[in-house]
Amino acid sequence: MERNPLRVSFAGLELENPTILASGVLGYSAESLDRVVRAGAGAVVTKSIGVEPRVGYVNPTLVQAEAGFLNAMGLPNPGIGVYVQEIGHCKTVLRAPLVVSVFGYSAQEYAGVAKKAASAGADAVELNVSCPHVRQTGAEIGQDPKILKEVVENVKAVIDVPLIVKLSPNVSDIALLGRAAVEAGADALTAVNTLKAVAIDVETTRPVLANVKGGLSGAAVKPVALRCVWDIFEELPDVPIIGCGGISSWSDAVEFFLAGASAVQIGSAVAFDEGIFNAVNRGVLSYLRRKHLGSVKELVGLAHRS
Ligand code: RRO
Repeated sequence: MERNPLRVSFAGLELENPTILASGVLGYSAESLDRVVRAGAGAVVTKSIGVEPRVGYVNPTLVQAEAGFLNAMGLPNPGIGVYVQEIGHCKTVLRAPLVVSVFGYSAQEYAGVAKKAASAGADAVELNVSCPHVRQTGAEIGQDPKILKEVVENVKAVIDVPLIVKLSPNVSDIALLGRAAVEAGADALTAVNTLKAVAIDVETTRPVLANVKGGLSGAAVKPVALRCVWDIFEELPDVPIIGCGGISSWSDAVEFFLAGASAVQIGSAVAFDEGIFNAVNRGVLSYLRRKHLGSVKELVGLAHRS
């Protein structure tokens, strides 16, 4: 049988193709995640789940920016106690790996949620240590190598599925944080979460988002995300990186592979077209054929070689 050139394996995960639904884009339900798998995604990441249910921020929580979106949803989620049932349902429905995104307000909370998610059947856990605008979680953890290490070590000690850490671009040296996460036990790194940003309405003279600050995603952040992947690969060439930030075409995905990513997450582009996963996969496949390459892996980090 012919080998599938799009197949990727990293950190103990096997994906039919290198496209992954990014966290936060299509929520949690098995049905909505399954739509994306049927549209060609090689894996899916849930919206971040914490210990307790959270309603999130009041509206407006989303605004279109020049080339992307600015969001401040505020971590709305049902809490892991309820969500474990849906993880079980996902496992019976989804024909692709399920990655559960986890957040907490302490290392113990992260570990508790991650353990429950893994026991319920998550194929991997992605730690959200990078939300740019929710206090006492997210970037406050991911910007400090000492706190980050504590969180990752605590989670690593209680799960036996792959541990992915999603990093923030809102730092001066992302490779340093990546190294801290890996030294503490991360099996892979996702680069990156959204960029901290503001939008102002000139008529009301007020910030558009109820929370004032939010996270910028979409095409506007692609060069920043690509640079983050580049920096991490230079520092940690053997650690799998999942690129995330503004990917909306096969050539965007190839840029991330060349910079050092083993797979890519797609978020904002899903808002315009769920068919993006198949479109990216088709384009990457024809690029591999045109370049006489046998697999995505052969592209990973190629732009670093002199
Ligand atoms: O829920 C959010 O407002 C949110 C999260 Br948790 C995140 O990690 N990144 C983002 O842009 N928004």
